[in-house]
Amino acid sequence: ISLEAAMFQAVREGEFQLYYQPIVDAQTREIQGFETLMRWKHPTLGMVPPARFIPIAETNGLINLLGAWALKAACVQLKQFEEVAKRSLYISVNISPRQFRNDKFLDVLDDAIAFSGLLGEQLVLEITEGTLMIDPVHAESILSKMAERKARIAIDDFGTGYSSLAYLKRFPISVLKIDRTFIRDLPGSQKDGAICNAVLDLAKHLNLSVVAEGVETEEQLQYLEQRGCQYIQGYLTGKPMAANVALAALKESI
Ligand code: G
Ligand code: G
Ligand code: MN
Ligand code: NA
Repeated sequence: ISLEAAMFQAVREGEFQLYYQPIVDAQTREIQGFETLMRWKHPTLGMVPPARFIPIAETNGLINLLGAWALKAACVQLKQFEEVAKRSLYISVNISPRQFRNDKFLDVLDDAIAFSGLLGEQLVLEITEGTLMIDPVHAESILSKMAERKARIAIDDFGTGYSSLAYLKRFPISVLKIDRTFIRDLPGSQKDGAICNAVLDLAKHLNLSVVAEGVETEEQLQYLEQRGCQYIQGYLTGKPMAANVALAALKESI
């Protein structure tokens, strides 16, 4: 049986799960939101990493079904997180190129918001530069409709794709996520330091938020925080975790 066939079975059997990675305030370390990351626990293969199954789902179109499920489930989960935390949080969800271009995408988004009762502004949709560049005219129309719903757009893996900075002017973008390859060798690497500083400066002047991804050490956090990076995501402040583990972390923090 191929991995592809196993995936269709996995959807039927409910083998896909969502994990949640905290996105924290760099100064206070308080959890502000979570990025949703899909996991597949196959009964005999064990954990199949998303790097293996997402590309297959993107090719065969199953990503539309999986992505719709993930978006709705994540919005519903956020409500429970908020009840426990007793404050407002946000949820960040990865949207693949094919999902973003799907005719039904805005319906899926509206359904997730209406069903969960979240405010649009509590939802961040992560897309890559590549997703915007496939068809910028279409992207502009979808992004403006997302903005009408107050959902925010984050550029994932910022700085690693093929794109021009002009899109930051053209599209209603709210968040830049600095790719972890630029964080990994901080604070030692002068080049990575220069890139992070440039992104932070650019974001400040364009009035965008920045999330530094893949922060694994105290030194990296200090470096970024001192240079005005407001949000941190990485193993240092929380690995991707099952919902019940995230709930326990929120309970502990009140
Ligand atoms: O969860 P990591 O831990 O392994 O995820 C690897 C990659 O898989 C991420 O870079 C992300 O792009 C992709 N990924 C994870 N979860 C999702 C999801 O729910 N939707 C989409 N489209 N991609 C995801
Ligand atoms: O591409 P995207 O940014 O959506 O995916 C996030 C990926 O980064 C996931 O695979 C997640 O497990 C991984 N990740 C999150 N925090 C860290 C970290 O601190 N170090 C490393 N190496 N990977 C991380
Ligand atoms: Mn992401
Ligand atoms: Na990223």
